Amino acid sequence: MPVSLCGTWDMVSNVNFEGYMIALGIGLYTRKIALKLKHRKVIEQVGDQYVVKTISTLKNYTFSFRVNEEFQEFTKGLDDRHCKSLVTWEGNKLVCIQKGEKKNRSWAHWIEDDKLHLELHCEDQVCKQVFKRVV
Ligand code: VL7
Repeated sequence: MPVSLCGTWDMVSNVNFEGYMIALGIGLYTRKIALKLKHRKVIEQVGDQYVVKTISTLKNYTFSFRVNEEFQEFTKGLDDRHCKSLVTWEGNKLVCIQKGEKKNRSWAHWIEDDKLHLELHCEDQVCKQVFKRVV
């Protein structure tokens, strides 16, 4: 059983978020503001249902899913796209494949050295985010 991702996490680093946002077609003005944000990630689990909240002073994004069950994702307030998303465990990584207009779109969460790691992929871009636990 992989270690739980649940809890409240604050961003400590965010590498190539700019490249990821460009790949998603986010405009220059929004990118400039978004680049300065520190995201908070709140991950909750009730039964086999997960709720993942990404919180910032500009925008919040919440979605929920069951592992191994494809769902319709609408990235409301972000790039506003529809995806067919599927979250699975790959070893200790919680991986989401987001099928839609954008090629190679996915994310993966895992814990390493007591930190929450997030890798965001879109087209040829990879953004790497690390979060520390809020105590
Ligand atoms: C989502 C990516 C950028 C618009 C605001 C930026 C701050 C904060 O997808 C993400 O995490 C996954 C896994 O935890 C859950 O979907 C991170 C970052 C935003 C798209 C679009 C820039 C505007 C937004 C909510």
